[in-house]
Amino acid sequence: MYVLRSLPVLAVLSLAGHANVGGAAVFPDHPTSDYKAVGVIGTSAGGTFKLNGSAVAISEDWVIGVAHVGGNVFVEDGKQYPIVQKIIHKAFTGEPADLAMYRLGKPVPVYAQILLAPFECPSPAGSLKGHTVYIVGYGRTARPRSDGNGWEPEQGSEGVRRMATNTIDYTEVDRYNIGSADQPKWKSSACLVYDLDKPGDPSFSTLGSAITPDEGGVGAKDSGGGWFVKVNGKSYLVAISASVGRLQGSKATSDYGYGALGFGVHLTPYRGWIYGVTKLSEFKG
Ligand SMILES: [Ca+2]
Repeated sequence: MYVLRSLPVLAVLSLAGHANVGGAAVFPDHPTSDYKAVGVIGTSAGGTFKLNGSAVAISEDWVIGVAHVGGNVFVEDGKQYPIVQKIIHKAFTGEPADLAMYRLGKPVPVYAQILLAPFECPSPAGSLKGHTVYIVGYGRTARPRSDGNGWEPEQGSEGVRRMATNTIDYTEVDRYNIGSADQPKWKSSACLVYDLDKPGDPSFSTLGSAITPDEGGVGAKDSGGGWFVKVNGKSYLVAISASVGRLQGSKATSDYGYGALGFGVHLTPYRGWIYGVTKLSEFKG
């Protein structure tokens, strides 16, 4: 697994076009009426609305997303809630994570509960490794590529809440530039990672060949959507969609190709910041 140390460089390449836009892309195209806590971060001005990315309500008043998306409204299940404050993650040492908290001007009815769990621990039951992850976001989906080796984004398909599944294969510190070449703005986030497996062909599997029935992921413009795992039938938020990338030597020919990777900022390492900002109790979500 040493080869994974090259991930940050690859993530920089894939992230270059995704810096300040967002707009969650979840594929395959499976709309969901569940996961209402996952909403849109957008800009509402002069009667127009622009979808900038996704985020997840974690209490009546607080929403968590990524630092590289912004806006003045959170939209939950079609209804707008004003954002009155955005707090970007700050690191005591080193680079901050790609996380932001948004405080809402009026309460949302539905919010998710965070599961604080390590990627790996002595008791497999308490570990996220190998769990099926339910990835939810708004925005563009993707269709199977004509060469059969992955996915191709569909223009204009954003605005629908969709869910894909995958397997949490790995954990890694993903470092990337969300600024520009002239004015770099680096983020280093402790991430959970999945790979895009090709049905029936494990030679494309980069991290593990366990494939889910609706296997899919997020695209290069995904930002702020939620990663959930189920424990005793209940869904818990464990990570926030942040970036995509490819490993040198993998068979992936694009960031949506089979063998490509997706990264979600793991919330457990940032528990102190999340609960320090929100003053929420760790166990009430
Ligand atoms: Ca996979």
